Amino acid sequence: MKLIGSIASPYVRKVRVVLAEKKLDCEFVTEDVWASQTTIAESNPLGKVPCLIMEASEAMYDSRVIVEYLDTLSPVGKLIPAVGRERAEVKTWEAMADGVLDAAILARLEATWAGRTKAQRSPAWIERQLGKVRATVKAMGQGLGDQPYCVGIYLSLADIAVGVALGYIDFRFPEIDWRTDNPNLLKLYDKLMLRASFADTRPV
Ligand code: GSF
Repeated sequence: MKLIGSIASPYVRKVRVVLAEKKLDCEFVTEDVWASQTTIAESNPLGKVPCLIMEASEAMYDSRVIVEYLDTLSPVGKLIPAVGRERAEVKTWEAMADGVLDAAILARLEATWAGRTKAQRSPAWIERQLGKVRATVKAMGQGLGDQPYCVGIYLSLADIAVGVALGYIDFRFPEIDWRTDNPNLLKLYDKLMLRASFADTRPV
């Protein structure tokens, strides 16, 4: 298997953390999807990473599909419950965390994408997206409460997705202080960052 992605992409990081937690071997091929000479569309018509290339060269995307597939490849460290309410809970946490990323990235592109002029950038749009980021982080803190992990008492994809989302906020929006009002999220985050899977995939 080959994973196409970039070190800065949080969706790619989610996949890389899952690969490490599942102890799965996978070649990592870096690709700058914003560069004019990118060939990502040959693998993913959406022109996005992560994209997983499997043995017979079929491509798989997006990150949610990839992590779900990876979790089936090995019984080591099951990250997504097979059925039922707990499964839906884990997937809802992932949807919240990915939604934070989607909103944060929309805000960042609105502010920085080179294809837009200064006059075309909308501060109201940026604020709308950052409002979603703040509201969802607050909901995550409330949802976590005083539990050791987001769902149940073991690490799951829910924690990985949340750790990646908070890490992305720190990376691209260091001015957003999510720590002060969410000491429980901070405790979870600090615990996750001690894991090799997170420590080895820090965005730069
Ligand atoms: C999002 C992938 C994505 O937007 C997933 O895999 O979960 N829902 C998808 N990837 C970005 C890189 S990043 O911002 O992490 C990407 O490839 N963007 C290129 C583009 O043209 O939008």
